[in-house]
Amino acid sequence: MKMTRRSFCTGLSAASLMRPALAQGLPLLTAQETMVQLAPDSYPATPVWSYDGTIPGPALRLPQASRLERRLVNAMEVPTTIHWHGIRIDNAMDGVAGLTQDAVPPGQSFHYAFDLPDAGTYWYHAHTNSMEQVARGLSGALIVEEATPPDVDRDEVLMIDDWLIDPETGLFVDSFASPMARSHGGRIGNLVGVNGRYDYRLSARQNERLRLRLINSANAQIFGLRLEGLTGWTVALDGMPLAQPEAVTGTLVLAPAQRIDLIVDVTAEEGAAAGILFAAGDDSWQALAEITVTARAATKSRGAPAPLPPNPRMEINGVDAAPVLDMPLQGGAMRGLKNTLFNGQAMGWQELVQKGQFWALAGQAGLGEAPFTTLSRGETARIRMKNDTMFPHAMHLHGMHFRVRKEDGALGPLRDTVLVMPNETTEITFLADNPGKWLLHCHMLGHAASGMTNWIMVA
Ligand SMILES: [Cu+2]
Repeated sequence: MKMTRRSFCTGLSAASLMRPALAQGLPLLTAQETMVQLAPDSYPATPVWSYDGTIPGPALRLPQASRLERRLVNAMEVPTTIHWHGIRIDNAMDGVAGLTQDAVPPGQSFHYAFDLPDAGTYWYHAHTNSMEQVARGLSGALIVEEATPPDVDRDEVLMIDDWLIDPETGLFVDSFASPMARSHGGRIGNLVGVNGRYDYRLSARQNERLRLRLINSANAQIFGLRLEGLTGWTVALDGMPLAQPEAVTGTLVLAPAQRIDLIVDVTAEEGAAAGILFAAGDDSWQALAEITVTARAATKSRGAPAPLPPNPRMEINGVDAAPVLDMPLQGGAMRGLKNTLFNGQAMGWQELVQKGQFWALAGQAGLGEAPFTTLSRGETARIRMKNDTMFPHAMHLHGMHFRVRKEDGALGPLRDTVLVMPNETTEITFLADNPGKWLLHCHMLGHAASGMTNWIMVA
């Protein structure tokens, strides 16, 4: 058959469009609309925005010190980007639209490629209009595996989310930008689930040892969690291993974007109740993830686990000598703001409300032209966050992990997100060893979108 010029050209353009992905075998991650049954089967399915058509997106598992490469294909009708939460990453790969890259338009793609220096439990999520895109489902787990994993029988990821769904239609309640939610506690769902299931369950045998990687991917909900029929130890927070495992004795608090790695022994007998409970709004404890105990494993309970191997560069030196920068958390319902900078202009509360701004960090609503501070590479930083609002805030630093410094100078574990309660002052300290422009923002995503986002420069 004679090839016409037209068919030749068409073939060529299609082939060249496909070639980079095929030739390099570059895996794709496709942001797309799809239908998922989030509510119980007797309710309608929900149209969601997802990675690769699943809620949550595919769990990415890679070895420590390897390189993650994914081409984000935007098959949605809105621009998007991906933030790789908790990864000490190259700044250009951090995925913050308007700060580290341009948003990827519909039909376009973006090649994410970066090293994974730390083992642990991380996650990825949209960072363009995230208060809507994450609520609609754009998130997934990113697991970086230790060269020598802990001695457990199974390793399970539990991505905890809440969804605000109209039970009549199955649609997400279209109030993503609701001023009421944004100026108060944020968007809270009416259905809580794990790994896309409201009735998530596992089965296990008595005396089995499980690693449970808990990830809070909800927009604003702070989960109080309890273990039932399990004996557990916290072994890592926000991906970073604790120096010593800590026995779980009471309620675990998991704020938006935080992670807790647990090692648990199933102590319940066959048929007895076991799993994780969450504190529901009415003061009751409800099942978050049930574990069906099917039999007794051959082994007996094993006693406290060994710590996870440390990650590199976990030390922060020279903290006491470092200057303290004050970043008060301000605004919100019942407190308001005055004399706050937004888009370079000082504004009062009424004007800010009209512009959809309800919150500020150190007198600045939203991103300013200038960073909150510029740090020299290798400098030790201290930022003191006094919560002058009526609401808790889950403050997240991109690009570097920090430790909470207590008043007596003691340092807490490395984290990337810390919950600051009303009237509480939390000081964080970190080694500014990652150059670039890094967000410091509240991970209640409606708060972040209405003023509670600032940035720092490491030069
Ligand atoms: Cu907040």
